Amino acid sequence: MTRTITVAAAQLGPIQRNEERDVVVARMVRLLERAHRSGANVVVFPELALTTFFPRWYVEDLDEADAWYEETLPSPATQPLFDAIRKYSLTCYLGYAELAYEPDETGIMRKRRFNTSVIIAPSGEIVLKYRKVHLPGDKEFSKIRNVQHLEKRYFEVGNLGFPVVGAPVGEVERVNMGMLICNDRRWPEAWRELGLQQVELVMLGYNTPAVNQENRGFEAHHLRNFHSQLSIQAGCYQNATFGVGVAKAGNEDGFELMGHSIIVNPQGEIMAMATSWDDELVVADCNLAMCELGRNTIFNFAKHRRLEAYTRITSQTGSAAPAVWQPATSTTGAA
Ligand code: CDT
Repeated sequence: MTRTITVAAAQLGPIQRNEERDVVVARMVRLLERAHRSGANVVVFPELALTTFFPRWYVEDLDEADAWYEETLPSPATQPLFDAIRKYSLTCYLGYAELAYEPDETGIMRKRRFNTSVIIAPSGEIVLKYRKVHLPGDKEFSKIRNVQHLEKRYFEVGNLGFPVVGAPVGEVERVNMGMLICNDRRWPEAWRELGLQQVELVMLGYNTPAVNQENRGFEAHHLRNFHSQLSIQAGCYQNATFGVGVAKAGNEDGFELMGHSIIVNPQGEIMAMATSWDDELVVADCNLAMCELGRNTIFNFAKHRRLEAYTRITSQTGSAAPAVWQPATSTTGAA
């Protein structure tokens, strides 16, 4: 029996700071309708899909920022999304800012904030939750940046690891699905965590500034998109999985986010790509049987991985300079 699913990348255009949730949700519902008409089984939305990319705005007191977060899913504002997901029998990836009341590492119950994504089943049930691990940017206001990037202020590091779940999608009995969020796509360790669970479809949303905002050196504009696609294509190839990278794109209150949402196959090839900086749907048929070639040959992990050679990966965070080699006899000044 064929294991082909139809996957839609539901890119969103900009969301301005003052845009209300119901306006954004209505735009997303229209994309879900279009996905249904295109025969899609899976729809992937961007990171923080319900709001502007608010970590560019500094707030002194985080309690003043609660309006950016969701305490429950569905909420009255997001209910229309869940209704459409049920109506069209879709599996959906949704990125949002999560406000949770739960114990911290010391067991103390408190208000906690995460950059989160969920997989929603066609029934409207939440199948799997992921909280972003690689938070870029700063915790405090940075004087050297042109634009703030305060994810480390707004969110805690995700505490759910990199989970993968097998769930029915369309006519296919079981699809192994995992999630990443934006900056995670640049980290091979994150992809490998998913690959080690035989992931077949990695869904990830992003909000990536179209230009470097750090003032630490020159970065050509075209490289922003190149690095994003390079990371996703390499992640898919090296872990024998399909991947969907979905942007929130365009000009948010004067700040440009890049587009170029893509669907990638396990050979690392781009199957479909968005070309606008607006709400746009791109669709591709993904034959999951394609994941088997890589998994059983060059990336047969059980046969070829060498844990004994990888000890630095989990014991060391920053890089360290190696020992310096010296020639046995100095030739300097030789006659
Ligand atoms: N949202 C997010 O994670 N954005 C970062 C910006 C980093 S600047 C290269 C990203 O990795 O796209």
